Amino acid sequence: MDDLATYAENTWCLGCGNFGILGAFKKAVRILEEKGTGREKIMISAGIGCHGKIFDYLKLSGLYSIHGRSMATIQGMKIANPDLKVVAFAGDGDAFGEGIAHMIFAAKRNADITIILHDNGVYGLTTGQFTPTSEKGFKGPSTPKGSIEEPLNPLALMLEAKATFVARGYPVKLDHLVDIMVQAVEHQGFSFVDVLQPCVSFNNTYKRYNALVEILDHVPDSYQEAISIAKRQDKLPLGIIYKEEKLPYHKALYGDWNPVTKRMSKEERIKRIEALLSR
Ligand SMILES: Cc1ncc(C[n+]2csc(CCOP(=O)(O)OP(=O)(O)O)c2C)c(N)n1
Ligand code: SF4
Ligand SMILES: [Mg+2]
Repeated sequence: MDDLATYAENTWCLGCGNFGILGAFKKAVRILEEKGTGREKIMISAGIGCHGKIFDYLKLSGLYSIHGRSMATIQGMKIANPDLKVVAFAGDGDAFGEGIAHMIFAAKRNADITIILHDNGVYGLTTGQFTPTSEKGFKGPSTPKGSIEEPLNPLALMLEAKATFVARGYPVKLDHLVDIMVQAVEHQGFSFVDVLQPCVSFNNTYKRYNALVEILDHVPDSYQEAISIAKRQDKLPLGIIYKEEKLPYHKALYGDWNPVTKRMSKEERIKRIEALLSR
């Protein structure tokens, strides 16, 4: 019996890369539990789209937060209860179309959150329109003659926005993806995992990815090396591309205080408000 499964019927297309992401995350949760982070400490969110259905298929607590807002939602969860590990499953349209400002500012402030990007280069649920990460020339209902725009590079963008953990995984390399997910959740600060997710119905990239992916043999030593790896065109490097230890946002904001366990009494709050008003 899979105790992370739910009653929801899975409606993803057969062969969709989302199955690998779901399987990898379940494995990651079990590893995190063995290492001492119980599943009751893991909160999730997801956007709208095929990727968002992962929320229905995972028996974990959380909040659905559509249209690129899951990055904002999990920041709120973390600030309200810093003991939690918070994870947002985002789509490429969701995160880099609708929610791009949330992505940039969450990285900039080093919010202690994890984003798992189901990067299929297409609006899957709405049947094949191009997204900010679609390749130039991508053909779909909204770009019948091929997209004339250059795609965004999510890795380079997140590095530029000051993310302290940037990685790329591929569901076909499942155990490798599991390891990245575990490290991303454990990282104290903003962690971003770009998952190359083939969409078999509208952007079937398996062949191209299988030919181009290459697992990195080390974590780059410098930011400059990370940037040049993120921008490689000849190969699609997989692994942790950048990792830096830096004070996360909630610690910079209120140190080791915990709003849940160190909650102020009503009397104390009134006393403080009265003191403020009498200044
Ligand atoms: C404001 C608004 N515009 C459009 C939609 C329709 N919509 C629902 S899901 C989706 C695509 C999401 O794409 P992506 O985030 O890449 O997820 P995927 O389906 O590819 O996993 C869109 C455009 C909507 N729900 N709201
Ligand atoms: S449309 Fe694409 S992304 Fe959506 S379930 Fe089918 S294969 Fe997966
Ligand atoms: Mg998509």
